[in-house]
Amino acid sequence: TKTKNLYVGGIFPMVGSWPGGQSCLPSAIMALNEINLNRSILPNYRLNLNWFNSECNPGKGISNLYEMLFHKDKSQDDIIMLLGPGCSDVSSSVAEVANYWNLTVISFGSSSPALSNRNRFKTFFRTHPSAILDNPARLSLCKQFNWKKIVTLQDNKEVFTSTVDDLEKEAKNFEIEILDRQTFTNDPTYAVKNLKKLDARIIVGVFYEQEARKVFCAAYKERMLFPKYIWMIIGWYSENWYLEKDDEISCNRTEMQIAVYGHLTTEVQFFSTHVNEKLDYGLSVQDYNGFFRKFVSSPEWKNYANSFQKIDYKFKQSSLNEDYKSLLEIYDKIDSENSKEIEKLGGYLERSLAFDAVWVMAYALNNTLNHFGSLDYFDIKNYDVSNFIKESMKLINFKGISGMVTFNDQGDRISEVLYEQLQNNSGSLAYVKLGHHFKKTFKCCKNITWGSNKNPPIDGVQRKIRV
Ligand code: ABU
Repeated sequence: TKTKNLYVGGIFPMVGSWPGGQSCLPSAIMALNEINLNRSILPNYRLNLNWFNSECNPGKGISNLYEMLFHKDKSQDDIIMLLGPGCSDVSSSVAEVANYWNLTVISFGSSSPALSNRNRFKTFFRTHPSAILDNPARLSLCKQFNWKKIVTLQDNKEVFTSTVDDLEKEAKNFEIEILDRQTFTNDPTYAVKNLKKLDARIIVGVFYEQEARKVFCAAYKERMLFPKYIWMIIGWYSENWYLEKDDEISCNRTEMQIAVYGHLTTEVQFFSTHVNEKLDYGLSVQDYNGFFRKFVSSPEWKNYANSFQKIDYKFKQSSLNEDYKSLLEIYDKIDSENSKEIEKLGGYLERSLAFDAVWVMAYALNNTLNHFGSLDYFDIKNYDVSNFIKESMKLINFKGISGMVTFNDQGDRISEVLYEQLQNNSGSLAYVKLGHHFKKTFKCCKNITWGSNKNPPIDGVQRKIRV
């Protein structure tokens, strides 16, 4: 057994706009367990995760960081690295502060292009590829179907603004015109109406899943439906996201199904495609998936989930608050390792990124240990050690379950982008893979459908000029 303790901080969004912690936390804990049992990495040192729930809220994320830095248990050493925060806008706030503490942050769920700014985020790395990879993929698809005029609809958050800024730049290289950029905060009704007035037909939408339900409900009301209208949105929402009970929309299930039918998505590849290959830490993707299902359905995990209330200070405040109750209900519904409920956990797709992020930390710390000979009594003011950890991140190179894990100068990864379409499969809707985009390679879309039409729709009314 390993006798010495190393503490890493963790910030996970367990609820909120992207509740990715629901899957990413158990996945990270699985990786920690593996590492703590493995004597060839960090020999003698046990990694302990001191985690908090950010609720996907930047203010709460900063408060989490302060809690870790200043309110630690007196017997603990300082946190040596930070895992998370997941949600992009929380990462922006936390990583900007962490920078002043020279604390290396490795996030599993942050897609914002803004996070590649090395002047702002000197100590930030992520296993989640940046959303800029989606943009050439979206534009290649437009080119394929001769759509030269597109519009964008985005939630007014930095993660989405920076994505659309990049799309606008990239569109010039594809000779595609962005006719209009509509933004909204909370309610997209007027933004959707404006797009209708413009007669926009090809709409790239970037927003979280809760807002996506509002957007498609508004699109239903405006009859902005497939195949006349093409919606191209983010592909990492949870299973059946459009059917989730949501008091903020006034569309029923049938209306939502009509609204979302036919839309296209892009998403980065979250898993290595070689599912049976043993990876650098000895597991295959298939092994990992089996272990994940076993772990989240185990009594061990449920007992742990029951202790969340002691962990998070908001949860501590009331005897059983609503967020905490709904979180426990989510885990309680998982009654066996074959349960379909597992796929509904927030961050189910991104779980691989959390697992690999913990291995990244372990490899970087192991390299630092080899250099200094000891990591005992780590003190956050010891910049020699924290600088070495940061430098070690640049050497990371291993085959993980999410593919090759290595970072470029901006702390980012490069990955393939997948295309999918929500098709009608004998009466029920299901996402169907259409192809992929990687660097300059575009392979798509033999099995795309245009519904009642034979050909792709046009990108707008081609008005005749009268003379
Ligand atoms: N795939 C989850 C990304 C979440 C975020 O960037 O905020």
